[in-house]
Amino acid sequence: TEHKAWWKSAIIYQIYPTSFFDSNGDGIGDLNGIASKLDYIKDLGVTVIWLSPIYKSPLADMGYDIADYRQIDPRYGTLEDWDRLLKGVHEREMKLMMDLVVNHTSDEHEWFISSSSSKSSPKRGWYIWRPPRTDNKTGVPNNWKSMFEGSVWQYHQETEEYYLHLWDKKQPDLNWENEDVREAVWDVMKFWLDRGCDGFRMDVINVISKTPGLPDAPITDPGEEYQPGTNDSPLSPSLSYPYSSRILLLYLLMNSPRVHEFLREMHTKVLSHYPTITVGETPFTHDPNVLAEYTLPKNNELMMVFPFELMHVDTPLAEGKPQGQATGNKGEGEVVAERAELMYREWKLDELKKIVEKWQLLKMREGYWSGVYIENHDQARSVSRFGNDSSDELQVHSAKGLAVWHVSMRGTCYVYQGQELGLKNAPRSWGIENFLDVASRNWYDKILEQRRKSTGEANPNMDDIMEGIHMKARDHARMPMPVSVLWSSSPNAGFTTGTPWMKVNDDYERWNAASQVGNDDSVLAFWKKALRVRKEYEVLVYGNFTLLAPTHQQLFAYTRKMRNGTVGLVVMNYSKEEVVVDVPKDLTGLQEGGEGYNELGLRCVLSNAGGDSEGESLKEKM
Ligand code: TEU
Ligand code: CA
Repeated sequence: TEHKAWWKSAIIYQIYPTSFFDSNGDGIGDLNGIASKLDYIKDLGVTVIWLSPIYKSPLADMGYDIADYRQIDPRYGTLEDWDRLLKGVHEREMKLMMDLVVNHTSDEHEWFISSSSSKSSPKRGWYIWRPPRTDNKTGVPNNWKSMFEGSVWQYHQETEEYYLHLWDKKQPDLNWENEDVREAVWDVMKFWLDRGCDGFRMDVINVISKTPGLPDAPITDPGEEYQPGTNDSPLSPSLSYPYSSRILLLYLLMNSPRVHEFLREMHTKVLSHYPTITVGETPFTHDPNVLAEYTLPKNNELMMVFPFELMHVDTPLAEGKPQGQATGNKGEGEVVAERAELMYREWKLDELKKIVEKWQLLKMREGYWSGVYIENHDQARSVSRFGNDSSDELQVHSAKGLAVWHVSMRGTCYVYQGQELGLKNAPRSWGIENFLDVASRNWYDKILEQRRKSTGEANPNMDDIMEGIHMKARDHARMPMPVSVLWSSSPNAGFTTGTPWMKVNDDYERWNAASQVGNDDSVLAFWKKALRVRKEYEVLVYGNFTLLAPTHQQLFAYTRKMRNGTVGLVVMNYSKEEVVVDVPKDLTGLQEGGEGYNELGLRCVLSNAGGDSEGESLKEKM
C-alpha cells in the first residue's frame, strides 16, 4: 500500500508570529492578529497551522531562545489569547502545531540561571559545562564553531567554566544525557498537548545528542580558528559506538549516538498517548539513509523530517564540488568542507533536479516521509532564489511555477506565510543596517573584521558579502507580512498602525494580500487552485516519482505514479524561452491539433500531435 495518512496529505501553513499581523499597534505581530486572519488562511486551503515560537523570550534569536516554555511572551499575548486562537483554529477544522525548541533554552531561562549560579547547583548538570583546557591557547574545551560564528563555548566568570552553545551564546545547549532534562521536556510537551495543541515542529532535533567526549572536529577549514562540527564530517574511526555498518558515517554533532534512543523515549512517554503530528527539523544531513531513520514507522520516532540539501543548491562548497554529489555515499575519511551558508553561487537546473530526485526516491517503501518546503523563516524568498523577480510579470510567473513544483512533490506540503502571495526579497538598495537577524549580522561582522585586519582599510569592500545577504539572508522571509485584507497600500503594508519592528518591503503597494484577494490572475488565486488540485489528486501526495529529461537545463518534468495505475505528469518550463516537448498524447486528454486546459487551468496546445516534434521527447522516458 501507499501508507496513506491524514498528515501526509495535510497542507501546513507556517506563521512567523512577529511578522504576521499586529492587532494592537505596537509594531509586533501577535496571537490576536493571527486569530483575526484565520479565514484568510482557511480560504487558502490550509489544514494545519504551525506557529514559530511565541513563548517568553528575550528574542536574541527571535524566540528560538526560550525563557519560559509555559508562558506566552507578552509581546504576542497571553495564554488566554492562545486558547482563543486554538478554538478559532479548531472551529475551522484546522489543527495547530507549536514549535518545540529543546536543544537549547535561553540563558534567561530559570533552569540556566540556576545551573550557572554555582557548580553545586542541582541544575548544574542540565547544561554542558567544561573547565578550561590547559593544552591550548584560549582554553576553550574544543574547536567547534558556532552556527552563528565564533566558538561554541562561552566562558562564565563566576563559576570559571565554559558552557556549550551551538547557536548564540544566549542559547545554551541542554544536556540531554541528564534524565531530569528529558523528563522536564516531556512535561513541557504534555503541558501543550493537554491544552489542546495538535503537534510539534521540533527545532534542530538531530543535534540533541552530542558525541561523547566532545572531541575536536577535524580541521576542514585551516584558515579558521573554529571548525564546523556540523558538517558531514566522519568521526575518528577509532571511536566506536553501538551502531551497525553505517558506523563510518558518524557525525560530530548531528545524529549522534543517543538521538534515536531519546526520540523513542519521547514517543513512548509522550507522543504515543496523544493524537499528534510531528516533524523534525534536521539540518545539514545530506545522507538520506541517516535521515530516513527518524521517520521509518518501525522506529517509532517522528512522522517526518525536513531535509536540507535543496537549500544548499546555491551554496558554494569550499572545495567547489558540485552539489548533489558531495553527499550520500561518502567513504571513510572524506570530508565535506565548510559551507558559507550566506554566500551565493549560480546553479544549474540539472543540479537542482538531481537533489530533488535524490530525496523524492528515498525509502518510501519502508515508510520514510518528509516535509516539502522551499521557504521558511530561515530561508530567503523562493521567487528571488529559485525564480526571477526582476519584473512584476516574471515574479508572478515564477511564483506560479514554483507553486506547481511545490504541490506536486511527494511529502507533506508546507507553505510559508507570504509564499502564497509570491513575495520577494528585500531590494538591493537595503544596506546591512536593515538586516536584523543575528546570523546575518554576525557573519557580516566576522568578515568585516577579517578584512579590516588583512587590508588595513577601515572600509574594505564587502560587495560579495552583501550579494550573498541580498540573495539568502533569513531576514527576507521575516519582513512584516503585507497580509491585511483591509489595507492595501496603507502605510507599513497594513501590517501595523504603529512602527513595524522591521522595515517592510519597498514594494508593498503592489505586492500585498489586498491586491490579490478576489483577483483571479493573482499568485494567491493560483495557489488556492494548486492546493485544491493537490487535495483532489492523491497521486500528487503519494505517487512514485520519476524524473524525466534529467539533464535538460530548461525543462523540469516528472511523473508521479500510484500502484493502482494513476499517473500524474508535471512539465514545467524553467526558462524564459519557449520549449517544445513531445508528451504522450493519451496523458494530455487532447485531440490532435487541439487545445485545452490542464488541472491547474493552464492552457495546453497539442501542436504537433504526430509525435515527430523537434523538441525534447518525454515519451520513451515514461
Ligand atoms: O534552524 C536551524 C539552523 O540550522 C539554522 O540556523 C540554519 O542554519 C540557518 O537558518 C540557515 O539555513 C533552527 C531555527 O529554524 C532557526 O530559526 C534557529 O535560529 C536555530 O534553529 C536555532 O534555534
Ligand atoms: Ca502587537
